[in-house]
Amino acid sequence: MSDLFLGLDCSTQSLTTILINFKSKEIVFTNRVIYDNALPQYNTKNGAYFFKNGVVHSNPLMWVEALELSFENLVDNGLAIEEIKAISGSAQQHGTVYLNKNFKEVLQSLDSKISLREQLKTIFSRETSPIWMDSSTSKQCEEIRNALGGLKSTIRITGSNTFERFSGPQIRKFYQEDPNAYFKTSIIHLVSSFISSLLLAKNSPIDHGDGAGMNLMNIKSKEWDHRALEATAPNLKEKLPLLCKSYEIIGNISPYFVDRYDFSPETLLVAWSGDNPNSLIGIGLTEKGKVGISLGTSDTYFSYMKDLYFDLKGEGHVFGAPTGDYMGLICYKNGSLAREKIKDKFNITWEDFSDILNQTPPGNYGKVMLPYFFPEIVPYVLEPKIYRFGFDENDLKGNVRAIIEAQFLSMRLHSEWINEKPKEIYVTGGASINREILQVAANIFNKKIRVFEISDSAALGAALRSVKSYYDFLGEEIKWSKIVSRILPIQRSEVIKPSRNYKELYADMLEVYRKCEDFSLKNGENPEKIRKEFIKKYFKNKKK
Ligand code: ADP
Ligand code: XUL
Repeated sequence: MSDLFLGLDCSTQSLTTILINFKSKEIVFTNRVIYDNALPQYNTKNGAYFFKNGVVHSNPLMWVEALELSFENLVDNGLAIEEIKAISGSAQQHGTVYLNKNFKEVLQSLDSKISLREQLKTIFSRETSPIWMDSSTSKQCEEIRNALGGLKSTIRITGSNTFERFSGPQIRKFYQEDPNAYFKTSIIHLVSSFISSLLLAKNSPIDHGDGAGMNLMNIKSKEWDHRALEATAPNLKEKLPLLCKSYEIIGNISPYFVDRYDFSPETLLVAWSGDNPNSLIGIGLTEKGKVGISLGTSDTYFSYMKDLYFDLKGEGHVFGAPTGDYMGLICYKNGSLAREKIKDKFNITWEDFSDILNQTPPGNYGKVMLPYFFPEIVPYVLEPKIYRFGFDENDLKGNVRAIIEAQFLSMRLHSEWINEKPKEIYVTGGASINREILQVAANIFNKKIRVFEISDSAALGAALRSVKSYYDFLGEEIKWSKIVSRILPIQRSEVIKPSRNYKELYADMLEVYRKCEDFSLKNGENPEKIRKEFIKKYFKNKKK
């Protein structure tokens, strides 16, 4: 019986498609368009343009073309596109797309015989889009934070401190550096609402999940906050789409896609959201006490949140959850691309990388790395720099284990504000297929790590969200937990258990790591004494 729902995820490096049959509990089709490979004409590296001074952009036309390739793949694979009942989507968060006055008109007069890319060439008031990896807006962050009454007040209003990658500071920088182009901009979309606007053929709203990553939405009222708008740029409200609930049905798919790809005109569109809110659903974090880690281009640690609370130290974020509640999150820029820096430096494969993790001991003979290959969000580091304690850059095995231990020690340290004590942690994202990396995570957190067959949890989350809204719309409400467990049965997941032997070792190493961070970033005391004690306790007489 066909009961088809489509989820799309326009992420940093690729656009993923997942088609599910909800009644038969199947994932019918998955596909991934990797931008660097499939669309080399855009010259991106890992889906982005890395300019100087921390500026990182991407190309919105490339995302449009990736969307077209994804739909062509559905056609080429003979899938029953006309039977898809609803579609939702996910996108990398925070990135902004700047559109001129042509946008509305062009969308309304699309010709289904011509590609979208051809027809959308004239709609942008800014050719490239700043994305979440950009760290060039410290000045604007400070200005907005001051205007909102300082750190704590900014967090209480918007859910987060001002962050370089957040949309508000990025919009302010655009306004300051190119006011003409800013005033010629009719509407500013997030990546998520931009792509859903294409499917809808008119401006789509921004959902509360992704809207919370802008420093512009009031996290309590879930409306644009006039103080934040004023602190950011003039006339901003008229340049922003409306806000909506993440589970809102925003309309039907437009005639362009019906004619060109054979979608049914009745296909419902559910609001798109950010990749992290979508992953919350895609790994089933729909109730209190559940925590997830995503090891994608960014590494994130996140949790479903029933009642709103904040990280008043300012490192973490609160976003809207697709259920209508909240989620807490911390995000690392030094995720997969930092791991790749080590892998590529030594010219090894992921298999070699995993072998080294197996061959080296937890605690790494006291070798500690602070891995800021890129500017870091948590802790706040603007200038990339690698700190090494007790080893050097040529130590292959030392570096491989050190980066993985550093990433999870940092996560354990900086996620303390997320007030959930889970029995197990659910893991997703590209690197989650690496069981040796997950074993290190299990040992460091001293928790079971649960991993599902599908690592594309953002696209899957989008597909599941479209199921939920579709059946709610029909008046046949199904609980979130039931929706998730149909496609992601717990029986088909794998559990990686922590080894009890390393509980104390990693509790001690966490303190060494904390001291190394304090010393390097906050002029704290020298960590050598505590690091030597750690070596003496765990590695005395052991050969390196
Ligand atoms: P995003 O959705 O943010 O674009 P993904 O979740 O698709 O990213 O993850 C892509 C990353 O997965 C790649 O950059 C790569 O480093 C990582 N990856 C792929 N295979 C492995 C592996 N076997 N071990 C570790 N990391 C891997
Ligand atoms: C979250 C963040 C990243 C992006 C890209 O705040 O910046 O996780 O969403 O995945």
